[in-house]
Amino acid sequence: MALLKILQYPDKRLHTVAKPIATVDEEIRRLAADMAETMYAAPGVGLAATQVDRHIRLIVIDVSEEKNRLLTLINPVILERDGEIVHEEGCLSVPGIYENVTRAEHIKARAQDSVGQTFEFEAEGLLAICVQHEVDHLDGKVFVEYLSRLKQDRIRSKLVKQQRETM
Ligand code: K1U
Ligand code: ZN
Repeated sequence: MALLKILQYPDKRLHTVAKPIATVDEEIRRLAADMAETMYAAPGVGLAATQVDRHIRLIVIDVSEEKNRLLTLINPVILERDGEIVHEEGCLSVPGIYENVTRAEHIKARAQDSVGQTFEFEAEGLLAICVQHEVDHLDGKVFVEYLSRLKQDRIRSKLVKQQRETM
């Protein structure tokens, strides 16, 4: 397995719309395993392929305390959204920034698993938030885009400065 480099905002590649995965094969399973290792090491509770510069519809999530409930979602689609929840979000591509975002409290979604089997599931709370955050990544959207233009500009300047200093 390998640790992958995570793209950092405002990298333009984070705005790429990911393509569907036609066949779930060994290459996809290897990428999913590398993404999981990268997510656990960060540490984070989710990671989208977009964030590691692979523009295919693959996400990994583990919101469990024990870090033993890995979800690999291939071609995830959110079918239903209900209610509203405000939660402070972070993002491994926007290090050090935490802001409140309003999302659906409850979702119903469909995806394929790591052997290509289609399944449906319902989620609420942090799992629902995380699925929405990661599916946004696949659609080229970063959570800061829910914030005001002023906040987005401040975050952009701060991260550009940080990245210049660490070069
Ligand atoms: O997509 C990402 O960048 C991962 C992101 C997912 C996420 C977190 C919170 C709300 C919505 C989506 C993160 O994992 S940020 C890091 C984080 O939340 C965390 C880190 C260590 C322990 C627990 C949480
Ligand atoms: Zn993110």
